[in-house]
Parts: sequence; structure tokens; C-alpha cells
Amino acid sequence: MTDQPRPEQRLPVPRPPAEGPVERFSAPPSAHTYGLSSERAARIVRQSANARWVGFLAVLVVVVFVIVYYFYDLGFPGIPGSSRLAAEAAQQQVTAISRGYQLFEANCARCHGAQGQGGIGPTLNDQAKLATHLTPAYIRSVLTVGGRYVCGNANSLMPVWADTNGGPLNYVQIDDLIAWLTATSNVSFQGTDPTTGKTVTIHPWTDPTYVMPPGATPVPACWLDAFKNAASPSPSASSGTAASSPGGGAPVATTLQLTAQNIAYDKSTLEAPANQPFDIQFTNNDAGIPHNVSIKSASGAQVFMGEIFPGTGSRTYQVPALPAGTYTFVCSVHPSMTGTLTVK
Ligand code: HEC
Ligand SMILES: [Cu+2]
Repeated sequence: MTDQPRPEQRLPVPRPPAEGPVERFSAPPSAHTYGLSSERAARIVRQSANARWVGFLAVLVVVVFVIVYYFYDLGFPGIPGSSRLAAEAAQQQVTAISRGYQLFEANCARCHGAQGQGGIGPTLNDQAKLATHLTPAYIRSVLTVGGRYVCGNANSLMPVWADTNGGPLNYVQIDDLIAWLTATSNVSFQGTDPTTGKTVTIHPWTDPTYVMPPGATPVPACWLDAFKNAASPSPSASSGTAASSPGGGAPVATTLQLTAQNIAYDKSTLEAPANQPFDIQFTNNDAGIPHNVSIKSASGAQVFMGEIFPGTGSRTYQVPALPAGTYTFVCSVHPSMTGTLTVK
């Protein structure tokens, strides 16, 4: 039994020796001829000519279709704007930008300003910032991680936006916001104002021709660092914690009180005497949030900038003598914190 090969090893099956036609063919021997009759050969030749034509025409139709479709999708050479794909992409871009605008006005404008001019949150419409800092990848990270991504402040006022991280906006909405924030200002778009529901013309911020002037300070990774630079060249910045008065100890006649809480000053008007230095005793009650007081003249020029410091704490700013007039006092970090200073 053991020397018997296994079934698959017995192949090929031995055939019985061939001896003439095998019985199971029942067709007459004429069906088994290999040659063609001349009549049948002629039919085949004629038939194949027709088939060749049909085949040729079919291939021709496909080839012409592919060529025409290629140009239809990608654009006919020499005819600008004839590309279906480009038109579709542009249309989708327009839709994304106007949706992004609406999302921005509804969710972001209360902190970053309706035009991105800044308020509680940093300015977004600054050209240098748009050109170098606000890249799509960066915006996506900020919206995914939240405001702590910017300066590492765990108490950042800006929440997480992406729903992948527990925020309210889905990835399409994030893409739409990025499309709006990075859109270039050489084209204006139609958008819907979220408060009125009316169709408005919207103007993106980014100037595509902008180049950073040579020698300009690069946009810092953390927006607060920009104010550090701003503090030093300010002509009359005299920020300080010491209560010593200028002029060798002569006490200043006027000390104004000002408090910041919930990203707002407690006063909207201040009054100071003309042509004599005065103090502003400034209390910041917002834990972890930096504020200061800076003073701008009616023309918008900054005449004083107090030290920016995070709450809670207080500083006494020594403001130099100012000529009579109406000034605005404003927080350098939060342009929405502002009031009127009357010097008389
Ligand atoms: C509650 C106020 C608030 C809202 C609402 C808000 N932000 Fe912010 N945003 C901030 C603050 C504050 C920062 C700065 C981060 C920090 O240092 O805490 C910031 C930072 C940013 C930055 C980085 C800016 C930079 O200079 O690096 C971007 C981009 C941004 N926000 C986009 C948005 C978008 C888009 C929305 C709407 C979906 C939005 N923000 C909504 C407060 C807000
Ligand atoms: Cu502030």
C-alpha cells in the first residue's frame, strides 16, 4: 500500500492508445476538415472588411471623445477661461470664501473685529501678519488647539473651534474660514451678512502684492511680543512700577484711577490737567490677561504707552505733560478697550 503513489502523483492519466476516430464524435467527417471552401473563405473576407470598419469607427469615436473631453475639462488652448475644472474650482473657492466670511462674522468678529482689526483678540488683517504668519496650516492649528497654541497661555480666551478637538466647527467650516482669512483683496465677493441676512460685497484682507519691507521686524510667533517692541521706541513711554515722581520727588497733583476687568475699562472718560504730568494708577483684575493704558492724540499718534502686564496687579503710570485737547486712552493689546481722555 505504501509504494502506491498518491492520486495527484499519478498524473498525467495514461491515455488509451489512439486507434482511428474515437466513437463519441457523431458529426460527419466533413465537419472535421481544416480547410475552407473557396465560397466560405470569400464570405469571411467580406465580413471582416465590414467588421474592420465598425471597429475603426468605434475606436475613432472613443479617440475623438477623449481628446475633446480632455480639452473641455482642462481648457482649449488659446481660449482663456474655457476650462471646466478651473471654473468649477473657482466657483467652489467663491462659495468657500463667502461661507467663511459668514462664519467669521458670526463666531470670530466679536473678538477679532468685523474687519479683523482686532479687539479682545489680536489683529488679523495686518498685511505683514497675513503675508508671513497666518498661513493655512497655522490657522488650522490655532483653530484646532485653541488660543493656547499662539502664546502657550492655557487660560487663553480663544476656545477650541475644531470639532475634532471638542469645538463647534466641522472640518468644512474650518476650511471655509481658512479660505476667507487667506483670500486676496484683488477680488471682491458676494457674502451674506449674518445679522441682516442681506447680500453684501465682501472684501478680503490679503494684498497679494504686499512684500515685507526689508529690515522690517518679523511678525513674532506670539502676538504679545509685538507690543514689547512697540514699548521701547515710543517717544515718551515712561512705564514703571515705582511711585517716584519725575522732577525729583515733587508729587504730581493728579492721580487718575482706572481698572480693567472682563476686558473692559471701568471708565469711559478720564480728565487730566493740561501741561502738567499726571499719574494713572491702573489696576488689572483680569487674571492672566495682559492689559495696559496707552494714550493717543486726536490724530491717532501714540503719545504715551504704559507697560503691558498680566493681571492681577496694578501699576502707576507716569504720564508726561500733555497739551490741552481730546485724547483716547486704549489698551494696546485689546483695541476694543478704549475711552476718552480730556486734557484741559
Ligand atoms: C473670545 C474671543 C475670541 C473669539 C470668539 C475668537 N478668537 Fe481668535 N483669538 C483670541 C485671542 C485672545 C487670541 C490670542 C491667543 C492668546 O494669546 O491667548 C486669538 C488668536 C487667534 C489667531 C492667531 C492670531 C495670531 O496673531 O497668531 C487666529 C488665526 C484666530 N484667533 C482666529 C480666530 C477665528 C477664525 C475665530 C472664529 C472661529 C476666532 N479666532 C474666534 C480670541 C478670540
Ligand atoms: Cu487689554
